[in-house]
Amino acid sequence: MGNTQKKAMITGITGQDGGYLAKFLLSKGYRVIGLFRRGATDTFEKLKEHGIFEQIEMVGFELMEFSNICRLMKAYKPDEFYNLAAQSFVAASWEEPIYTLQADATGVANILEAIREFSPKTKFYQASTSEMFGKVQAIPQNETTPFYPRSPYGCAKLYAHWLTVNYRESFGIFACSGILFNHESPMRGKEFVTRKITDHFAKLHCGLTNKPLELGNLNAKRDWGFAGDYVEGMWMMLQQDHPDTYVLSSEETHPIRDFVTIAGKYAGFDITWEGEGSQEIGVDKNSNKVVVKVNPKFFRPAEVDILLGDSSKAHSRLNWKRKVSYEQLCEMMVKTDIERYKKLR
Ligand code: G4F
Repeated sequence: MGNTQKKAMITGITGQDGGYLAKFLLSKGYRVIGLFRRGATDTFEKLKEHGIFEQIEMVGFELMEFSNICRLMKAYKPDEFYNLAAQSFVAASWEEPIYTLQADATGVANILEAIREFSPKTKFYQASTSEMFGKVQAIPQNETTPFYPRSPYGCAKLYAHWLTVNYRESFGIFACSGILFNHESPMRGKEFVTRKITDHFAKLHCGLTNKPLELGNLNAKRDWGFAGDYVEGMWMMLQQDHPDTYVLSSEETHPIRDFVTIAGKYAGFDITWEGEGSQEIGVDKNSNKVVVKVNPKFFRPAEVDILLGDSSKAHSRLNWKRKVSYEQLCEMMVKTDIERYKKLR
């Protein structure tokens, strides 16, 4: 391959998407440089579980340190740069709005400036999010739907999205913004609702807990897809003739309660729902035990009630299609968590 081998740099390499993207790019013959925070509590476990840790060049870096990013950009001049690093947990963004702003907005300005100065041919992918639609102004949401963020996270991501568009228009940088709807997998962090659910049901299934699962708002609706499908879409955006903005979504929406019921089914529970609001409970019909209850501590100061994406642009221009269905995703997550706990026994 020699000099023709493409170089991709990925921030957020230790996260869910970082692992799937790195695996995908390695399978395409890329040299993958993974940027990780030296002081982070994150581990390399996901990359090891994917079996790719040894194949990635891991480089310590700090998104807040402009000089550091400049040096890396100068030294590597990557063909493609995927910015997946972020404070990505929406609920935490009300506790840490300033850190969220720095990581999710200022960090992107740092990268774009470094590209502009030292590697203007680098193609840039920004991980934008359906959280920017927030209090949705239309259903479904596509690339032309007006934004109305509902969290400090959504606000910071909105700045980063527009900066990406602006650097494309101002300086001709090949900068793409992928507005991705919720995407999940067995590698999802346990702070996010899907994995919190599948992990808890796996524990109940294996007899490792007898406590009910405590959740917040069960009525919120999300458009969930499989992260492995979505990282392919990120790459496809950077292979086009022109940079652009694309929505990637499953084009289905389901309430949290529905995901709980299906995950319960795959873990052997037959859940029926009783009560309303903070009094609502999920009862397993087989054992008559309460397996789910609502804890208002998980309610958010402002909620995104419904997300439903329209990905027709990605279908027609990128030829992107998700392969894993909602039910298959849920089953995959529950079964993987059960297997993990069985291995520990
Ligand atoms: O899984 P979540 O924490 O994901 P959220 O807030 O939709 O954000 C995710 O998707 C975005 C794309 O739209 C990304 F940008 C973002 O980085 C992240 O990946 O919560 C989903 C829903 C919310 O409505 C929340 O209120 O689940 C509801 N929920 C109910 N109980 C809960 C819980 N969420 C969490 N995390 N924990 C609960 O106990």
